[in-house]
Amino acid sequence: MMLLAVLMYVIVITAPDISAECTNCIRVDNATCYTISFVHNLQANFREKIVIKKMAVLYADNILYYSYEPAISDPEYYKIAYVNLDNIDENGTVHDPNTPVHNFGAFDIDQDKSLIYLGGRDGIFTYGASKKVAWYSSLGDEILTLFFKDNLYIVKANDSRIIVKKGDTFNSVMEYMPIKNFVITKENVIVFLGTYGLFLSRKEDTVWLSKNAFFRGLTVDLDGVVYTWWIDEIYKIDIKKNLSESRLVKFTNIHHLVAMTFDNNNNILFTVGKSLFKMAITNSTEC
Ligand SMILES: *[C@@H]1O[C@H](CO)[C@@H](O)[C@H](O)[C@H]1NC(C)=O
Ligand SMILES: *[C@@H]1O[C@H](CO)[C@@H](O)[C@H](O)[C@H]1NC(C)=O
Ligand SMILES: *[C@@H]1O[C@H](CO)[C@@H](O)[C@H](O)[C@H]1NC(C)=O
Ligand SMILES: CC(=O)N[C@H]1CO[C@H](CO)[C@@H](O)[C@@H]1O
Repeated sequence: MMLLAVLMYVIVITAPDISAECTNCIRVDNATCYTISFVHNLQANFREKIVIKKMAVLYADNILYYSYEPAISDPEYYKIAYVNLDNIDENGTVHDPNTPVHNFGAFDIDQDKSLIYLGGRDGIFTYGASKKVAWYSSLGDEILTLFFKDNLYIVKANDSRIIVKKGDTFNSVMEYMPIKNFVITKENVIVFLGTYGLFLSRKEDTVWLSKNAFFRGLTVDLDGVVYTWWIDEIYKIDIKKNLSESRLVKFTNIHHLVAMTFDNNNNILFTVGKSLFKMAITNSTEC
């Protein structure tokens, strides 16, 4: 009886503490707890319906870059803006005073060189420490998406190939179907989202992972794990040596998730509307 009373006391007294600690906490994979914290409201001149196409962090400077659809009155239908995560007041838009309309919707970062590759309606450009847009390649080609891993990989409009730039030439890496988005892993597996869903490809081997063609994005964390998401769900892509044994593993639910990436500490950054949140692993096992 006495023991029960003590037990009751402990439960009643400690329970509110635990729930208070875990108000913003979610459990993932039945094991790891993450805390979610608000970071910042992104200040770009968004449209009424906020569309952020891609986010990526320049690790050396901890600056978040994001491509988005600007207000209808803007002459461009895609733009790229940035905000320094260590100093929210340092923000701006990737702007080229010489060419007012680039429609940069595609971009990726060469982290070793702190160089950003930009793709738009008229080829590939770069943006580096000088914060100046410089022409790079493929004048006259519309660039739909690009990815950097040792080399620059791109997809052009009206072209169902992924091509890689080696020196002055572009070589075809894969030709399969119109591709909306792709990433390449450390082991050179291409994860791509095409008109028929999500696929994995390595050399001659291509695996159809999901018939859902509406995943909103693909991103790779600092450990090389690929994530994808749509509407309310984040998935991890568990890539096996035998590609056909790979699968999509539900990671967690985030309501109205739009864009997602990882910061230089491997925390998840995601947006809901214009609000940017950080999701970080916590030692707590209660959530
Ligand atoms: C989480 O735990 C539940 C209940 O024990 C179990 O049914 C489920 O398979 C577990 N999920 C994972 C991802 O381990
Ligand atoms: C930068 O920050 C200022 C002050 O918060 C804001 O008025 C402006 O819209 C921001 N610009 C961008 C591109 O985020
Ligand atoms: C790969 O996995 C599939 C499905 O489990 C299996 O049918 C196939 O034999 C495996 N291939 C190799 C080379 O092990
Ligand atoms: C010639 C041709 O097929 N042009 C198309 C290229 O792709 C854009 C959009 O990605 C279309 O609007 C063009 O009609």
